[in-house]
Amino acid sequence: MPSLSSWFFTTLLCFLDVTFAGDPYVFYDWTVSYTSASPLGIKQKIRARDKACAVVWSSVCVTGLTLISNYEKNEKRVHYEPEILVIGINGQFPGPTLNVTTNWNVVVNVKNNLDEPLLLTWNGIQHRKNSWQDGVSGTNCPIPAGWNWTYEFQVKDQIGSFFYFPSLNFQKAAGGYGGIIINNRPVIPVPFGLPDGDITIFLSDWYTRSHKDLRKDIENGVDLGVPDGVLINGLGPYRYDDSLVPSGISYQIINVEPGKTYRLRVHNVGISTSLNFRIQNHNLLLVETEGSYTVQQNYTNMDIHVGQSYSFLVTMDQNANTDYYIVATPRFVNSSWARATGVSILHYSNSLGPASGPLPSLLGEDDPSFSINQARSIRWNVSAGAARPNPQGSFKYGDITVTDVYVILNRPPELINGKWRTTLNGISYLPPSTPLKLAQQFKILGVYKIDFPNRLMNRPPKVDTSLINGTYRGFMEIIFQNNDTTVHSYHLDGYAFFVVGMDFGVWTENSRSTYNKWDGVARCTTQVLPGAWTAILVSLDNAGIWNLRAEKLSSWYLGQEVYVHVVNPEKDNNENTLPDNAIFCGLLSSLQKDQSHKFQFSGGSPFCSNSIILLFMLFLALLESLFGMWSVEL
Ligand SMILES: *[C@@H]1O[C@H](CO)[C@@H](O)[C@H](O)[C@H]1NC(C)=O
Ligand SMILES: *[C@@H]1O[C@H](CO)[C@@H](O)[C@H](O)[C@H]1NC(C)=O
Ligand SMILES: *[C@@H]1O[C@H](CO)[C@@H](O)[C@H](O)[C@H]1NC(C)=O
Ligand SMILES: *[C@@H]1O[C@H](CO)[C@@H](O)[C@H](O)[C@H]1NC(C)=O
Ligand SMILES: *[C@@H]1O[C@H](CO)[C@@H](O)[C@H](O)[C@H]1NC(C)=O
Ligand SMILES: *[C@@H]1O[C@H](CO)[C@@H](O)[C@H](O)[C@H]1NC(C)=O
Ligand SMILES: CC(=O)N[C@H]1CO[C@H](CO)[C@@H](O)[C@@H]1O
Repeated sequence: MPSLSSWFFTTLLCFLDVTFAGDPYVFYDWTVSYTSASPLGIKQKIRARDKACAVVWSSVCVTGLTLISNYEKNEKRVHYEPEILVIGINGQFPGPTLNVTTNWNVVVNVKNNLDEPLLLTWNGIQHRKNSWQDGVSGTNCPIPAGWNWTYEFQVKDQIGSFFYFPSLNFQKAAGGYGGIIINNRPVIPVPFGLPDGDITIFLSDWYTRSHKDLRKDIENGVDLGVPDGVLINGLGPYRYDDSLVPSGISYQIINVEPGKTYRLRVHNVGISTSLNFRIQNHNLLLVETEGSYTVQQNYTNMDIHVGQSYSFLVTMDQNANTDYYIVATPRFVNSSWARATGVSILHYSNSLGPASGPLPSLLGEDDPSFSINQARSIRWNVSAGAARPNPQGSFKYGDITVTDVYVILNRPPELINGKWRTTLNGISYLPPSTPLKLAQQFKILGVYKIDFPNRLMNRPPKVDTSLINGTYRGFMEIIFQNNDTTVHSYHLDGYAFFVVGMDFGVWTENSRSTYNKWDGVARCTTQVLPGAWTAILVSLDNAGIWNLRAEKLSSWYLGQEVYVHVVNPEKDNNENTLPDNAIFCGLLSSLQKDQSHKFQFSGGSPFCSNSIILLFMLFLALLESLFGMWSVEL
């Protein structure tokens, strides 16, 4: 196979002819940086230091108390980007869509132009035998600020709708996400007609506080509270009610043609809030979720939990007397959350006027079984082919013998050794400074233990680096028991799992009699309602070290994650080898070569380097003493 570098292009997207060799390659060049956006018409609030950093002029930034106090005084005269802590990719928020086909090789050169370390993770991409590319703290050293790192992975045997996002430091609260589409190979029919358009919709709760402030709150045991809004495609709400929505907010308009049918890929990329999605007067025909074709059924609305993705076919079959509302409202919350309502507009080309009147209401909102019944109604289309031509249902998961059972209980945040932490089975995950995957590769002992308990143990909670021992080619049953008062969703990297059961109360062995052993849908993120359980089955055929996490960011950040350690005992070389460009850190930092890959920041980027800051401060202090004032226009 020709070397990758000889194929490297810096253009955004280049296709190589299939006749070259094997599966096609697709290349992306992404710069991740703070970008200008104020989705709720409010300046994204930033900390004093970051404000100062925003007073930038060619890649230099400023800090220091004197300066800041002067800065506050001079605020009106100083030009700066107030919305600076929204994370964009190539200046776009949401980021560009990865649009590929089953088995393609994807190469993404990621330049970290933030002021802190970065990893992007690919929610739902299975990285067969290649957890090296997973982009979470257990598999990769973070990409330092100012460095680039090139991900290379194959979307082997996958189809469907997914998304990517930054996995460290609470950055997801600032954006940095974008869509992933994996199309069927032409030889495998899609189980519905070709839609007239393909539209990606990102739903997310949004806080005007910066991700740095939010994570500080979380560390201090402060609840995030009610979001300041719910964004649709990074934009604030349409002004459906003058008393609730201020003027001057940009909102998303989806333009459609009457009579046509569109595929809507809807993702909850938020950090905490379960959202109900609906479109006034239109049915949502569910066709796919996270890489599985579903039994096609109409819904008037769908609960979409954090980290989940769905495809719906929507037919423009209304008379277009007006535009129509597209709505996302929080679930399982009280009326104080009303301000957190996402509203955008569905506009027919022949529409006679703007959308008006109240938003479409959600019937059954107060019925706790509504959501669980809806979740149970989502089933696998066992006769449809997907990434492979044979029907999805030919993998008869209900006939396979379970080899390992884990009952995983979560708890709300609690103080452990004076720090706010969250636990799974009484263990709060401590990310080691040397990623698990590197410690395994270099046989460094003591970085982690493979002793995660399969039940809650009768012992005090602790902070530890404890992994699940996954039996290679075993069949694992995991029951998530939610002992918290809010909805959670759990995500497993490297796999799709079958969602076989979900109910209120405490799971017991008898609960197995209610399992769906025939057409439970295979996906990668499942919800667990408060006071309820969800059971999944997963075939551990993908060697690697795989992240199992709470998608609710505050819970994840405080330790609600674990890794599943899956090793093929027969062949050492079953997994991909350590990538040539691996970054080393922690106990292996001495292996890291000089920052030869470090790219140059272009002028105007808000990057803080402390020594430059100091010099610049001195310079400004001098100017100030000379002129008694300062500003960027100096
Ligand atoms: C994705 O790429 C395919 C070509 O490979 C194209 O036909 C399709 O329209 C693209 N989809 C989107 C949503 O851009
Ligand atoms: C950084 O990007 C350059 C090209 O822009 C590439 O040659 C280099 O391999 C990349 N570095 C890493 C570690 O991926
Ligand atoms: C399931 O997939 C088959 C095969 O593509 C398709 O013909 C059928 O309509 C689908 N069934 C349902 C209920 O969605
Ligand atoms: C879904 O609803 C549409 C009308 O919006 C209807 O034409 C279609 O037959 C329904 N499909 C199913 C599978 O119920
Ligand atoms: C409503 O929810 C908010 C945030 O979750 C909470 O702080 C508040 O106490 C709740 N109010 C009532 C009346 O329950
Ligand atoms: C993991 O489980 C396998 C059996 O599936 C066992 O042989 C092995 O010793 C276990 N490893 C650890 C570290 O407990
Ligand atoms: C196992 C466990 O921690 N169960 C707890 C779940 O939460 C209730 C209170 O809501 C406790 O009483 C249980 O002990």
